[in-house]
Amino acid sequence: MAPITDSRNLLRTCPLCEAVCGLEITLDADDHVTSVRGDKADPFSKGFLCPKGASFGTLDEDPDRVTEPMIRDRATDTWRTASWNDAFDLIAERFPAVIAEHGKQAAAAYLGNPNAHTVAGALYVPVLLRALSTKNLFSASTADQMPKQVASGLMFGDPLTVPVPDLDRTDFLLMLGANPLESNGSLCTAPDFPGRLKALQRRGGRFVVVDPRVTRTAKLADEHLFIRPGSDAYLLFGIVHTLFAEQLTDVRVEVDGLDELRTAAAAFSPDSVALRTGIPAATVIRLARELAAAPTAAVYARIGTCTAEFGTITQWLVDAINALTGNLDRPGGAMFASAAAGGITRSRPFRLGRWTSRVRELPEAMGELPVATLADEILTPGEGQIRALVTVAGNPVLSAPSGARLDAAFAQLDFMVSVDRYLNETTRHADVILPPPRPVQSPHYDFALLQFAVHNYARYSRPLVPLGDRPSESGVLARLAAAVSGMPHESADGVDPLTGVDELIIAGTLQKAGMPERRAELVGLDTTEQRLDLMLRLGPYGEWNGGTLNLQVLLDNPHGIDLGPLQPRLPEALRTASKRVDLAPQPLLDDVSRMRARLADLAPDVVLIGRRQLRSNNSWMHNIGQLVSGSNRCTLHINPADVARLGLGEHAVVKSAAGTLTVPLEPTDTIMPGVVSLPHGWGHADSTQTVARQHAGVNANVLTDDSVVDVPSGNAIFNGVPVTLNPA
Ligand SMILES: Nc1nc2c(c(=O)[nH]1)N[C@H]1C(S)=C(S)[C@@H](COP(=O)(O)OP(=O)(O)OC[C@H]3O[C@@H](n4cnc5c(=O)[nH]c(N)nc54)[C@H](O)[C@@H]3O)O[C@H]1N2
Ligand SMILES: Nc1nc2c(c(=O)[nH]1)N[C@H]1C(S)=C(S)[C@@H](COP(=O)(O)OP(=O)(O)OC[C@H]3O[C@@H](n4cnc5c(=O)[nH]c(N)nc54)[C@H](O)[C@@H]3O)O[C@H]1N2
Ligand code: SF4
Ligand SMILES: [Mo]
Repeated sequence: MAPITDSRNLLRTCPLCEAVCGLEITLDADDHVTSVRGDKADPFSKGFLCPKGASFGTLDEDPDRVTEPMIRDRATDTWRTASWNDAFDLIAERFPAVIAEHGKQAAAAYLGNPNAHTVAGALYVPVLLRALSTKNLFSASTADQMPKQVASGLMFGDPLTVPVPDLDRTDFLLMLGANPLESNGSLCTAPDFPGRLKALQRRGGRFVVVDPRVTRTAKLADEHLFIRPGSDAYLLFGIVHTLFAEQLTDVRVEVDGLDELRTAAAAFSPDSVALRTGIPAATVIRLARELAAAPTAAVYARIGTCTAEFGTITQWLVDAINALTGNLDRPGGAMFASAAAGGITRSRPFRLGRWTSRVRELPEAMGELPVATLADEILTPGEGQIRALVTVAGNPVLSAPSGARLDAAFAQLDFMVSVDRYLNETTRHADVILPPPRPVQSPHYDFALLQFAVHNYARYSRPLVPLGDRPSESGVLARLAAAVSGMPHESADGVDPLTGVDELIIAGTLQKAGMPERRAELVGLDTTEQRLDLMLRLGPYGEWNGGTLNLQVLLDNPHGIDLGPLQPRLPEALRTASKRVDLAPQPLLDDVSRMRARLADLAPDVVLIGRRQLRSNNSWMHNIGQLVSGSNRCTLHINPADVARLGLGEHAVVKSAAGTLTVPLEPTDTIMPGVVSLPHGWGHADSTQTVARQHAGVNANVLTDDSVVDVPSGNAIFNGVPVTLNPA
């Protein structure tokens, strides 16, 4: 690399949320980030930047981050820095010993959200998991979107074949449990989501928001409807019921299960769901008619509806309605992206529950077990009890249900390794912390998120700053995979574990594609880039697949490439055995009886939900002064009528089946009576992160209860948690 003499502007994708905005970053002569702007020449994000992206430079070199491997002395609970070799030597000594004594299932992994944003997470976490070969795999997915993936897996045959609303062309959007003006969108990669919603309105379209709170998104919307937490499945069944009853269905794709769906919806007339949802029957009927009448329409539901009771049924009905109204797979409706790299790789239909968890017998989904049972698996003695844990980019003490119980469980492990930027509420239990490099030292390609983009697009960023003598995060994971399985974790015969594993994967992929002789054609600075080149060449736009795309094309277009609007992809994208969309998957029909039984249940007096905040990112961006400045944001939103009714003052003691918290109240009319909202990811009172500790807040997941889950997917339930409130 040429010597660096002056400040320079470089391009990189923002790794901080699903919007994948292009950034233009200025580095000074010493490689420090001095400014961050939105990349105006990015064809997808067009210069959009939010406060989190603007803080990228501060995050990049946060003085409180972990920069070298750290080893904890258990006797004194103190940390020392260590060399990479010493850290991996310790892991290689201790981890395989636990497995040798207690068997493979004694090992577990927890994968956190940022893995969806890193090359290391996409390409090298699978290598680590193969090395561990344990069924005890957990991730943030079962605290997030697993219901959507299970529903998609059952309906379309592949859990990664998830339709997204065609935001830029739709005429009518019904949005449930999402607040993209704060979150910037999820399972719907859409940079400048707010701008896209305004454009929808400018072209004469409408959008309706269903949420127990009047959010910023709801304020922008043409209509907002309050809904009782956890009842979206009832609302959607009311809509399905109406579509059939009024003969408004117009199915345009090949489907199975139409009659079964009609029968299942029969019990949920608009009148019968009104009490449960708080939405009048006339409104349910009007929504159904509007969805059917709109030239194009899309239903989109996100985290508020996934992390709730009947989450999977809700996600199923979202796409059932998209299909019933003729909007599935058509422009302006709900469509499937066509990602340039890493698309569908499955040949057989998705299956759910191929095995179950040891203690509670909860079903596996996508090879994972529910994070809601991680504490059970650590705390319950017996064969297969978890004794050694690897976490990669996760903070489940703050992000998983019954967080306090998980905190106690982690303290009992025989050995724990965390790959993470910070010493935090979770990684403080580790024996070894292995840090990733600065974000500017990592390459970026969105293998996962571009599968869910509202417009086909690709962009690759090379590391902006060289690594020096430390490993990349990909290298860390490859060495860790070797160390936990007792293989040499240093270069053997001049080949490091990373290159070794990449060469195997490249050779295997070329073999499968019937072109083993083409290895030498792959370009790239290292084998990681060559793997990307290979995926691009074999992908839907790829040079080896009738197109033109390869890594060189992305390198020549550093602002990203516009690959065009979404195109209809059915039936090609289906992996169901019948090659038709299954509108009535049996495992979901089985869960409907539980819904019917609960139809007339009265809601608990007060229920808890969450909320996201624009200047926050789950649990881990609270050490950035510019994001946490101002008044305390970890407050309990509560309707003033409830404050008066319950005789509350400035604080309240909130009690659930799982735990108790004392929280400051923020009375506001924006939340419906009987519902209170506390954001998650806070609770840094004991943190060594200096800024985060001053804005500690409380851990909302002390209140959420790991003993209840969405039944089909095993997903955690964060919304609709029954609580009682008393004056503090
Ligand atoms: N009550 C409630 N709980 C929730 C939710 C809710 O709405 N309500 N939302 C849920 C959702 S949607 C999610 S996704 C989960 C998130 O759950 P987690 O993924 O467990 O939590 P995060 O706070 O995202 O933690 C990310 C961790 O990754 C580290 N990190 C950041 N960047 C990198 C990197 O490049 N490499 C590595 N190795 N580490 C990195 C951070 O330091 C941090 O420790 O929380 C869930 N929990
Ligand atoms: N700034 C910022 N951006 C983020 C994150 C962040 O922490 N901060 N986290 C990222 C992650 S990991 C994810 S998964 C996405 C999530 O992105 P979104 O899905 O947009 O998440 P939220 O902003 O939490 O919006 C969820 C909404 O659901 C509502 N809600 C709660 N319960 C119910 C219910 O039962 N029914 C209905 N209809 N609504 C309900 C809540 O009031 C809230 O307004 O955001 C991502 N982007
Ligand atoms: S919206 Fe998301 S991707 Fe865009 S700048 Fe903000 S954090 Fe980064
Ligand atoms: Mo998430």
